Amino acid sequence: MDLPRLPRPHLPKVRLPNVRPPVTEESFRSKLHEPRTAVVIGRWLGAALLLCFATGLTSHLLQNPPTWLRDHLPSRPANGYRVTQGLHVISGIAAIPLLGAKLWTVYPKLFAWPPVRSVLHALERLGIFLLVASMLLEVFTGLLNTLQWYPWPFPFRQTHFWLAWIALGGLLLHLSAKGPVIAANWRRVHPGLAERRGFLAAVSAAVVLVTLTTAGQSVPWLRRLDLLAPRRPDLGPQGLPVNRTAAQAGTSRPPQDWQLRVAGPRPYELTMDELLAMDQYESELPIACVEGWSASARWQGVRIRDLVARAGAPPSARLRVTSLEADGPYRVTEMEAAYARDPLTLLALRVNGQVLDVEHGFPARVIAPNRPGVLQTKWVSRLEVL
Ligand SMILES: Nc1nc2c(c(=O)[nH]1)N[C@H]1C(S)=C(S)[C@@H](COP(=O)(O)O)O[C@H]1N2
Ligand SMILES: [Mo]
Repeated sequence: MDLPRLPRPHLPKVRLPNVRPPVTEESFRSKLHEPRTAVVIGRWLGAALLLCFATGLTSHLLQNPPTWLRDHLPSRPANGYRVTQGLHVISGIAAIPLLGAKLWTVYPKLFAWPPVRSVLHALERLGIFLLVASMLLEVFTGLLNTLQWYPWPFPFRQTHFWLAWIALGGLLLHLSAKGPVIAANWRRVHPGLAERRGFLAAVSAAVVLVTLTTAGQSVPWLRRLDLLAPRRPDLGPQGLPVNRTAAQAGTSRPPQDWQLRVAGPRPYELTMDELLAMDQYESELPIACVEGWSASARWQGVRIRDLVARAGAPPSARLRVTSLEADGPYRVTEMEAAYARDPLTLLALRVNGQVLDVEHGFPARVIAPNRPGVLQTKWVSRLEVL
């Protein structure tokens, strides 16, 4: 049965101008702008980024633990932070060539025409923009931080931390949006592309090269290859690097009449001679700087737990440590109970058998296991039981 013909409504004709841009996705001819290449590099990049995220989060939590976590931070393994922070910087640096290769593989998509096909497509593109922007900023600010160069007006640590969450969110969205493409290209499709093999080999070589020439700043047996990292962990006074110098901190000449003041239920003061008359201990512990270098040394001095007990405080006590430094973000730091009672944690007076160099915190410094370098306070003047 035929439906009755309705008269056509009279609609004005809209003619879209024919504005196809001169460059579109199809203008890029390389065979490598294809999903399998993107998936293989994406897997490596994803692994590096997840490792970088997890170790970065660890560093953040150890550096300023939220109240609920404060009493659960472990002081062991003694070189835990050295390993996690070393991996953080290694995976971050490895991510740079991987990110470059990944972006090169997919960048023709920037020129897709029409630029937006639907609301969902617009959201997906916005998500990719956030992901790419936050990733690029993360590796850029992170790399510059390893050089101690802060050419921006915002605080590094908080920005680096929050951008990481944006990047993680963007990554999860991206993985779910691309789930079907990823699944379809997870396994090798036959026949393999010769160009792809060459490209992947070149990218792997770049990753291996930047890793081998920078990882030596934290991995002792790669030290001799440490050509591109900002630090050699064995160069500096007493064979250890220095981040904040005594001149910067204004502590080049500590007072002649220096005394350690300890505040607590039974407050007291000790001269250097009195400190040296106490039981002396030796701990072999690394300084592991958040900027990625680390170096181990043999530290000698008195145990913090003995100083705490002498003040009449229980082993569950937390401490506030104050430096002679006039100002600076690490003049005053707090030490959680797990570190304060750990038998390896020292108020160090000597390093590798010599009196501490003023660059390493003379007259006395904190050294504790599994702790970020920024909290290993130098030029200590006061301990306060909290
Ligand atoms: N008082 C004070 N102590 C400090 C710092 C500081 O800025 N002020 N910097 C810390 C940082 S960032 C590191 S990595 C270590 C480095 O110790 P070193 O200079 O003995 O190698 O000291 C820490 N102790
Ligand atoms: Mo540091």
